[in-house]
Amino acid sequence: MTNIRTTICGLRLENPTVLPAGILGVTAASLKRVAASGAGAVTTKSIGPLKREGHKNPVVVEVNGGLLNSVGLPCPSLEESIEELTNAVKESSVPVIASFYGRSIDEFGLVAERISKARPDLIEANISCPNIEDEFGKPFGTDHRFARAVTEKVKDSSKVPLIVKLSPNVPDIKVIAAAVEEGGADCISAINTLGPGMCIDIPTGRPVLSNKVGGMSGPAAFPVAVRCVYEIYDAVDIPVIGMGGIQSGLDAVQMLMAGASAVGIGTAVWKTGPEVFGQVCDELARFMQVNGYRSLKELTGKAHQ
Ligand code: RRO
Repeated sequence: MTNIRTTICGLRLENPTVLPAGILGVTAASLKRVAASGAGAVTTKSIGPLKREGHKNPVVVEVNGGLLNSVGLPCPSLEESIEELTNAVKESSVPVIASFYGRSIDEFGLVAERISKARPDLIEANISCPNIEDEFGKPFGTDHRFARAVTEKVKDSSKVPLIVKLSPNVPDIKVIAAAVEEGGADCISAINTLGPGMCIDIPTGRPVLSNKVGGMSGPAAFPVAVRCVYEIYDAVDIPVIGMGGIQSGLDAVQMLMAGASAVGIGTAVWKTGPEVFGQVCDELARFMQVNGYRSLKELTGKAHQ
């Protein structure tokens, strides 16, 4: 049988598909359901320092090529999020990644320290949400100095292996990737959503999203995600979880060839349901069998040869 196992930061995944942050990740019950449906690992919705409402509806709109969202980082209180995370870690059949954010460098450290006590397998610093801003009005992940400083702070605050999630909305993603690697990141996930973009409701003549603009995900983002992962693979030695518009096993193959060691599947879960994980794995395994690949290692980074 074809082996589609992978290893990220010493953690073995039975298959390379990962539920990314932001989809079905608020409760332990939904994470458990996704785990049971075939994902290799699951990620929580980004956990923040304080209870937060997020933006008013509508927060998601379907557009040609995918979705625009500006959910606005809603989350329960830190205590409630930690309780759900603790249950998810206990009950999930696959590794659990705790995504989190802060509104300052110190808050990133504080939240990392608190959530690490729930013993997630990995933590993921979301420095790339397009819908909240640092004190200078930009996501932390758009400036290499902030990206490195946040990474260093989190590494000082937690012993759990750290993924840093990068934004595609930067002039040179290689510079940010190198900065977080220098700051001590153990892994990079890429990409967060593109944009921002806007969709206008013609009858009213107004933007559909209450926040007017939002991040673009789905198939239209896929070639950008592949290019970003390709560049990151060249820039760093740590593993990459590639995500952005993957819908099929062959999309996963492209992402692995670009340099990913695992692949996130988000918008396709919204569209197809959690069974997409099994479908992607079956197609990936078939591709490998037909084309004589014995392990994912033979695919990762192949486009660089
Ligand atoms: O909640 C959001 O609006 C959101 C987040 Br945290 C993120 O990282 N990426 C995104 O597109 N939306």
